[in-house]
Amino acid sequence: MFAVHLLSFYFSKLQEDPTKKVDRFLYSMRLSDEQLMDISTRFSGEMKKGLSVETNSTATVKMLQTHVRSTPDGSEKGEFLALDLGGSRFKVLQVKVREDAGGGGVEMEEQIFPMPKELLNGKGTELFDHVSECLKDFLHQKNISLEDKHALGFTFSFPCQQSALDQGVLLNWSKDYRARGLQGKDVVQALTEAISRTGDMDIEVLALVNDTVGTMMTCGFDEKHCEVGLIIGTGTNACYMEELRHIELVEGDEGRMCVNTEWGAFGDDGALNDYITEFDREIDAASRNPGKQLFEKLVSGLYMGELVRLVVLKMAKLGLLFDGYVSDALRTKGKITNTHIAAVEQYKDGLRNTRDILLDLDLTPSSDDCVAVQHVCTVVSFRSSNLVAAGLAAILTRVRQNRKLKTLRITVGVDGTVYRTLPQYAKRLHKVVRRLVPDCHVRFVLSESGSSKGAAVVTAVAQRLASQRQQVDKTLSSFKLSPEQLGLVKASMRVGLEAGLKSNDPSPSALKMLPSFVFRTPDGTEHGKYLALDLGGTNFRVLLVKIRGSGSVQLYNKIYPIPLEIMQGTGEELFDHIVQCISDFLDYMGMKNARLPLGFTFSFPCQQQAIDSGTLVSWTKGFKATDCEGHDVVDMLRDAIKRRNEFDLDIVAVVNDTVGTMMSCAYEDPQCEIGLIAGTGSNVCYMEELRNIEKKEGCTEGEKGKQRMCVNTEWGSLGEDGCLGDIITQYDSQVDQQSFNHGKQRFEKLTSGLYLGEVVRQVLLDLTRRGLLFRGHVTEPLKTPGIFHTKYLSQIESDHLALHQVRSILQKLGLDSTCDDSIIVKEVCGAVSRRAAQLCGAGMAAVVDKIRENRSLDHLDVTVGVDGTLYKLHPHFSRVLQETVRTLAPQCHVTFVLSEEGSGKGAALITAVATQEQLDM
Ligand code: 0WK
Ligand code: 0WK
Ligand code: BGC
Ligand code: BGC
Repeated sequence: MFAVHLLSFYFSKLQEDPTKKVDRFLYSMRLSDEQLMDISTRFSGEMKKGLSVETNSTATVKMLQTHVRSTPDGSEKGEFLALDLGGSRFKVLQVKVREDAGGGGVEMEEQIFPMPKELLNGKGTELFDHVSECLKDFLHQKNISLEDKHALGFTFSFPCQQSALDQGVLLNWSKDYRARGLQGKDVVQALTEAISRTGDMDIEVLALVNDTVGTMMTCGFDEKHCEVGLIIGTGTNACYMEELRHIELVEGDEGRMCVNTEWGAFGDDGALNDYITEFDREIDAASRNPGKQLFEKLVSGLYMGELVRLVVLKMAKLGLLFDGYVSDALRTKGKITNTHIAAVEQYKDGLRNTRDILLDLDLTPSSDDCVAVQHVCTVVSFRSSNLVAAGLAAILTRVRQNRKLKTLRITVGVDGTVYRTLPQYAKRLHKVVRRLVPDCHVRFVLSESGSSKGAAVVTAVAQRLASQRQQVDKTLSSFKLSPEQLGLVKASMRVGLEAGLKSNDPSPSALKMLPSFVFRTPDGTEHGKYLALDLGGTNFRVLLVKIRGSGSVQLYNKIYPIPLEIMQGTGEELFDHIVQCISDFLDYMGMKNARLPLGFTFSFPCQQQAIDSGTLVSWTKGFKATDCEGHDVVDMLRDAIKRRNEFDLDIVAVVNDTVGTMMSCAYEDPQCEIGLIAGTGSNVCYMEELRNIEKKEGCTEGEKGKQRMCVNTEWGSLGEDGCLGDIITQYDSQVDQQSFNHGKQRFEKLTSGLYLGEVVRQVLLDLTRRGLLFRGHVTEPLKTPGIFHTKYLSQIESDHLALHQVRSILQKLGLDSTCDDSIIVKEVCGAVSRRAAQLCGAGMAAVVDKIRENRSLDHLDVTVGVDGTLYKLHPHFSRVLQETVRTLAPQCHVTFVLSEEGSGKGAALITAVATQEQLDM
């Protein structure tokens, strides 16, 4: 008692400036910038805890996933119903969103319905029955048909753990809601059940959003920088767009997702104890959820009035106000509300309002009392705005750092009666935020129409994404091959292999099955120095190959470009260019006069009559030099060498790149009897039993006695008879239409590097034309054939590439994409490349099973030598191909060996074998 008297004596000395008296009394509520930065830093730590999978369960600030991955892009449209539950007013709305030509595209009908207090503390089912009946009532009053199916967005302003946009388990009630039986339950299900109990309505709840998220989306509809939502109302909370890779509880690391911080719980673990005043502790102790939502109790409207009352009550009891008189009204909980504070803080009428309010509380305030009480309100609301500023500063700094920006330009969408009605609140908040985070240019936008427009936009986005997803899935489903379909491809390939081995008038399904005149793989005795040419892949190479025997081979090679005009000029120009390159290489190697045997890898279908002669059947890939098809390519090379008359070479062998690749790998692995190219083109060769090869023209008697010969299948032509009809998509047909060998090489056009990029481009073009991508903008680049190189597929599908890197690849292609766009582009690439790998796997399964059956084996161990940029560079192609072979040819154990040195070495080995045999003859 003595202390009270001492204190009131001391303070009476200060009577002359009531605000000073209050400042001293509420010293601990007046926070300096250092203290605010300290609180901000603490909050950053709490956010990290909430985002981390390890600490989330114990974190107070839950950082809840919202499954809202993008802010509006203006293409949202449709009619939606919306419910807004949890703020000071329960609203039912109809929102019509029109394609936004310029910020005006939303019409809203809303109705506020009463929310009887007893329902807040009654049974959860009764609460939701009331909500659903109001919904039905609204439909009636607005003559909205009950028969029609309606999509609904549900703003539910309480912490919900969401595993999807249309699902959310209520973690705990806050503010003054306490309805029983809902905590731990899915509130979307509870609402849906209530709607069916009410009956006669066909409503699908497509989205559950927190009011902060609704507010961000509402403001984001007109302001694309709006990526933070803030509520300072009955309760308080904030959300923002976080990088998905930081939200450890969510799968995926690409793009962003809005996180509902639920910052109201900040401090529930004591993190703010050194800032909690006795009045805050009193508020908390008397609240319905002691120890919970501490930050909210320092900040939000539900508690601010009570805080002021407790302060004024204490000061009165200490004789600092009203000469120590305390009325019952002043002792009564809830007698001072937020609305009072708003009135007290009015510029002009603030003091008069204060007097009126205190008179209503049966007090007789002096003018100093009024000034003091007004200042108490100021200190309390100022602390609230300061604390919100500290929390916001932490969020804005995190967003800026996430994006590695020096300066962040961002907009905060705000709502809530405290922010709306307390005259100075907004200004104070803006000022302190800008002072705490000078490197963020922050704009605050007050939500014009509450959070429901946002909820409708989220529902519209959900609907758009859902229909987009559905349409994209449907489009990509045509690339999905069932095991049955793959089995059929394997069977078709087998038919093609068998038919192609038959003599010269094969059926239309026959593959060319071209004899290579290579009768064995290397046995290690090969030796000598050889020149080799490697034409037909991405690069043209001239090589010098020194085979020293017992596995050691030395290669020197030089890569030469083959300009498009040469690839598509005359045959003479092409072969003159080749000879020009050989001349340059011989110069470079200082061996102009050496007359070395040469092996010529020519990666096109050649009908060979011998190891050193082959007639070009047809050009493939990008080549179409004239006067070549039907001609012997060895003769054409010899003629070109003669034309140049500078050096002479002994062309000993012409081999297909598949054969060269097989030989290269067989030099290290004798089990290698198959060569696979998955590069610009696609093809396979393998060692076939000579007895099965009817086309033996050109084989010597000696050769006819051999057991096997390598056959170049030219599997690229599978499907020219239409056998792949049911897997060919419209996009494949477009690529084939645009190719110069229309109707030819159908299998190759589904599986090889020259075409996959084009197939992807055709799909992207179609999805864009249907408005499912790039917001429907069909840009010139997207219409440009060949712009989407297959290498982009390999890059885009790499697991290590974050989405923003995918976007930069698309940017380089002149395609301005959103996160969602890039995710879809990645999926399209994945679908096209996966199909290609599976088809090659199905083809390979046919080849290895044929070899196994050729040799009447139950089990075959065989190695495939592989080359080609698609197989080498694509992150998933080789794995998917191998998985498919394992599934479709279970009796074969197939090892895939990547050719390190390319087919040039193989060509040299074949030349060595041929040279040796010539010598042995
Ligand atoms: C209006 C929004 C609603 C939100 C409310 C918060 O439409 O979703 O819950 O603001 O402010 P309060 O009404 O609690 O002051
Ligand atoms: C490298 C080989 C060459 C083959 C090429 C295929 O040495 O013979 O043609 O691989 O892969 P691409 O370069 O077409 O991707
Ligand atoms: C709730 C939040 C809500 C906030 C503002 C808090 O009590 O936990 O979910 O966003 O109030 O309404
Ligand atoms: C050619 C084959 C070659 C394959 C891989 C195809 O276009 O017809 O001869 O093996 O491409 O380069």
